[in-house]
Amino acid sequence: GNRERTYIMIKPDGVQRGLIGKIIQRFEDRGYKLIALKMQSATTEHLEKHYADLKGKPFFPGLIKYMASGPVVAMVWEGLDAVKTGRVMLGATNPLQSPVGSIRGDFCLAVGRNICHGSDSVDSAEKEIALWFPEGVTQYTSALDTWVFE
Ligand code: YYY
Ligand code: MG
Repeated sequence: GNRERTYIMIKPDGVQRGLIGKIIQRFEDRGYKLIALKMQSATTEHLEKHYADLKGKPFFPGLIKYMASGPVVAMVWEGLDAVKTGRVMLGATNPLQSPVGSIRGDFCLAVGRNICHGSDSVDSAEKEIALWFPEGVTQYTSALDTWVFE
């Protein structure tokens, strides 16, 4: 595996449903390192940039409205294969197709209320991290590093 960074976001429904702690816990438990974290109510313009690839889809206006309906928790997690493994931990886009044991497979039902976001490639992770954390991310050595990484 490669040491990567991924952008993970708890959506407004995840925040409202009290799932922030549980979602963070899963990434900590797996061995990923949290290097940036903030809670923010995103503007429509900002969300349209985040989801620029989906502009034109029938669900796009509803998606932006939902994402702007309350604060989100923006995070950057670092570790081996963080992008791909982050997606596995999230589950499929449609919660009904998400395996039990994944975040979406355990905590939600509807595609338009799927509680979390995760970057789909290293390239989009870099773009999303730059968009949500223009101020940059933290840099520190985790005390667990030598026990999590070879
Ligand atoms: O990356 P991921 O979140 O799993 O799916 P995307 O295809 O990037 O779509 C982003 C977001 O849009 C998805 O999490 C829910 C919403 N959405 C929807 O409401 N209806 C669809 N048919 C597809 C996606
Ligand atoms: Mg996506």
